[in-house]
Amino acid sequence: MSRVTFLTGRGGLPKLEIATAWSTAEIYLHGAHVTRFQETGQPPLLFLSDQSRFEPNVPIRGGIPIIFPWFGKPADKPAQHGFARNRSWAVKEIASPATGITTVRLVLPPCPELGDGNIALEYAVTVSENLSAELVVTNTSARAYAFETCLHTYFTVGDINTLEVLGLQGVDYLDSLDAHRRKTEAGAAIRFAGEVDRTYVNTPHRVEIHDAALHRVIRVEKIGSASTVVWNPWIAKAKAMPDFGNAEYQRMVCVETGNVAENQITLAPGATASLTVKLSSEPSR
Ligand code: TA6
Repeated sequence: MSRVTFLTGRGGLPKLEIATAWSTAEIYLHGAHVTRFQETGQPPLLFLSDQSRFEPNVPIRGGIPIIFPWFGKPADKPAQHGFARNRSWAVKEIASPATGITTVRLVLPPCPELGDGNIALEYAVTVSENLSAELVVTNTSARAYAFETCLHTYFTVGDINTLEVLGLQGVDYLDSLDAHRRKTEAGAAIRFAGEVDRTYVNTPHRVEIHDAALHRVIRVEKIGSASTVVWNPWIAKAKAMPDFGNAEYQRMVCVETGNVAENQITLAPGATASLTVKLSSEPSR
């Protein structure tokens, strides 16, 4: 059977701890932020910075930040990556049937920026031997609503220098390190020898993270997502982030699942959009 416990977490922020027959997980109500997922006997799947802050109005560094309703820092927006990750969400339902597979549903309370409920967000996190997360956006207003969204997942890796990300060969991407110029991924594997910050567009593909140091393959499968972002800050940006250790770039990679840039969503009145990511891992030889 599974167990869900409400606790006071770091910085005094409320969190849920979930223990199943296969794994443990942790979700902070702040940002509905999954900060930990670990399969029994395996290294943690998600990376969480030792320097992360746990304060209202400040994003947690690591885990799965929910980026909504914009990605990046548009000139007319007050902050990077929207506001959903900085708000306190509410638990709507905890389902833990006899199977032991546990689902926690959270909702973003109505706020003026979203028409006091005209745009509603519900987030379902399902914990088993795998981890899945689904973000559902519903438009009950009388006007279309355009937004970007991304589940900005940080993964624990053994050594970024020997890591490979597969599944994006031939896909176009916008290179954030080169004025967002459009390029095409030539290689079968993305390797890291410096900062990488690429938004791959129009791609429904599954991505695999091959970690030779930890002898595992992480699978990132997705539904309702046309964009995949791959990011490692490397040395200079790691040093520039106060909530990230200078050497932590060596043991993390972001493979993010969403709909950003040209893949932004325009939701018609009465419509709903669902974005799902399914994370799993298995030992590699
Ligand atoms: O997803 C990549 C990215 O947009 C990078 O450019 C970097 O800014 C990263 O997100 C982290 O952003 P944050 O606002 O969480 O520091």
